[in-house]
Amino acid sequence: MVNGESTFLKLVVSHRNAFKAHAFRATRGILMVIKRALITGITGQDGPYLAQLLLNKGYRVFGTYRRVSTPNFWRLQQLGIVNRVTLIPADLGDMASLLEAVTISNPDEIYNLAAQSFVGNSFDQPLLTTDIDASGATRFLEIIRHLNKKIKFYQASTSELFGASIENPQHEKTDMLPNSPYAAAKLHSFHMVRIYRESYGMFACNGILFNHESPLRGLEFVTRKISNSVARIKLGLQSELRLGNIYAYRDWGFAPDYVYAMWRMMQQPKADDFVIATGESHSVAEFVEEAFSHVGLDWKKYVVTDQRLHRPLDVHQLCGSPKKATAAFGWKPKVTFKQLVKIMVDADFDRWQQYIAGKSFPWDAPNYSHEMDILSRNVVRDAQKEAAKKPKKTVTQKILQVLNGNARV
Ligand code: NAP
Ligand code: G4F
Repeated sequence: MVNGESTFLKLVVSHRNAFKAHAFRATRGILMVIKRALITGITGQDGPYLAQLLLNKGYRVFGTYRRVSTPNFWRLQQLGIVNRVTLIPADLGDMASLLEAVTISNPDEIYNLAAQSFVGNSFDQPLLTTDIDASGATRFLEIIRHLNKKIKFYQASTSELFGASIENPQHEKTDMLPNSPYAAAKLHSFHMVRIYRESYGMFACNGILFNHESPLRGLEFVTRKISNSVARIKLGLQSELRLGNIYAYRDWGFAPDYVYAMWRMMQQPKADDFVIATGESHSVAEFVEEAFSHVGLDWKKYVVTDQRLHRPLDVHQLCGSPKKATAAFGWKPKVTFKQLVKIMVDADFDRWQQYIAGKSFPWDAPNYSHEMDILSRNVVRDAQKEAAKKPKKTVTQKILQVLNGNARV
């Protein structure tokens, strides 16, 4: 039992009474027609776009955030909605805080977007990833089961579930063969959602979303790393772009199109699982080429591939078929691959131009530490290999040497 889970049953009794009183008040008068949504992970890429969509539809929106020493609301600020959502502190590892969040928000719909979502990092932090990405969803499913089975639940499932599958394109019935601790944890949640739906008749659905990107994407993900670097190279702020496996293929769409699909799934008469994808797959190299050519540069002059940025195991190709979602609720992507690259590069170019002009505004990049300065498992692995070749140096000395070398990259 972790972080308050042992006291869950005691807490649930007191919260259920509070919840009933709260729900009763909330169903009287005008609040009856105002839908309430709780979004976990509201500080990430998808959370703010979904919050914006729901606010525009008249929802009262609650969002959970993690207490951190430095506030991280820049995306909500960029969309101009930070004061329109109600924020509740909660961590997916902390059952008691999730129970509080559900009780306080009294939602009709819960969108569980919070996750340790970076696949590369899941190899460095497999246990944390498992706790948050696998058990996190189950914590919510248990809360709903005990508190109010009418609450609808959306789980942010992923195309990474298909991992090593060779079927192309991938769809809801394709074999799921996860290739990372992240994907294995998400597979657990995927099945728990289905199990709770079938066992308890709960409205719980999985959105099996393929990669979706935007100017609000985190800088550690490859598309945003590319758009940010291309903008900086064009403006003379950076000289090269260091990448890992540029021959991986992904099905990239535009995040606002995808959050709309999440909402549509939750409005279906019956809960079900849906693939959301564009049906087109492009390599990282193609994304790079398109991004550089958009600003009139030849990518081959700037891109360096670096073994240290390769994952221990990667997913070679993802390409999804959204046919089921198109048939059920008419969903189709609106933004093409070329438009997506342009939107992202233009946004980063504008930001850096404003920065050069001395303007300050909410944005992540100026505070982002150079990823080659982060001592990750890959750097240690490289150092160990090197040290084995030259036994005179200790591994620690070698790590320091690699790090010092990296600092100059
Ligand atoms: P993201 O930008 O990485 O955002 C993740 C969010 O989860 C952030 O708000 C983060 O908070 C929060 N979080 C992380 N650990 C947490 C914890 N222990 N407790 C509470 N909150 C925590 O991810 P995204 O791109 O918006 O994706 C949303 C969801 O969809 C994720 O579950 C992801 O795995 C899934 N997904 C994404 C894609 C995609 O292409 N974007 C595709 C398929 C599925 P901080 O801001 O404090 O870090
Ligand atoms: O941008 P990525 O880190 O995204 P990845 O691993 O596909 O995961 C994202 O999409 C999933 C849906 O399929 C989500 F579930 C997940 O939460 C996340 O949003 O990497 C894309 C590809 C990989 O093959 C990676 O090896 O790009 C390759 N790559 C090559 N060089 C790189 C780099 N990835 C990153 N992050 N950084 C590089 O320098």
